[in-house]
Amino acid sequence: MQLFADACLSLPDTELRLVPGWVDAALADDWLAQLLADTAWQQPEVRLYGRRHPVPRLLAWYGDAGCHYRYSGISHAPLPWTPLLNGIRQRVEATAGQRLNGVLLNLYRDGQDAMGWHSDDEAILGRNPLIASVSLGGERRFDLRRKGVSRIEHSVALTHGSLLVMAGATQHHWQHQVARTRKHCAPRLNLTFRFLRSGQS
Ligand SMILES: O=C(O)CCC(=O)C(=O)O
Ligand SMILES: [Mn+2]
Repeated sequence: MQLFADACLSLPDTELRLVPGWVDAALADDWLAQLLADTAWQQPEVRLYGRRHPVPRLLAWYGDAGCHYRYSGISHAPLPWTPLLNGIRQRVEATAGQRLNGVLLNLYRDGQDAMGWHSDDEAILGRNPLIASVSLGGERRFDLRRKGVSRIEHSVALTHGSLLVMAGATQHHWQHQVARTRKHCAPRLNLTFRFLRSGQS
């Protein structure tokens, strides 16, 4: 059974819901300006073949106390919810119909910033994790491919004020990326809300 009656993307073995104008442009502008100014951005390094490379974007992890999240090979303690992030979380929870206890913020400063192929399938997210992703700022292409297949099967444009919800078995069968591009891109800020099982109170 599909979780969402109005699912916009009907790929096999997924539950994907894309809401392009989830918030209006004026509110999205306001969130973007505040988050750009107030977020405690970090640029962790990853080790690849013995060499250290800064990840090609800026990151920040906020969440309930105890919601430690591992990315770029390191466990990150959560920063406490700000009033704005908590307000956005409540709105996302109302649309997604699920409690969420952490948010990873990604800042793609230009077209050179990117996120490689991956699934959000860490054990701490549980069996069929719901990931709710809010996009602010410049539009970027979000690609999906089946695990084990290199060809991109589907792409969607993630626009200012949109919400993409991935649920069900999506993370078992599919990977996603935001690819680097030579096109001019305005800065894009993405918030992916998650529910960490070990962080539940
Ligand atoms: O920037 C995006 O839309 C994707 C972010 C993402 O996949 C993640 O944070 O796991
Ligand atoms: Mn992801």
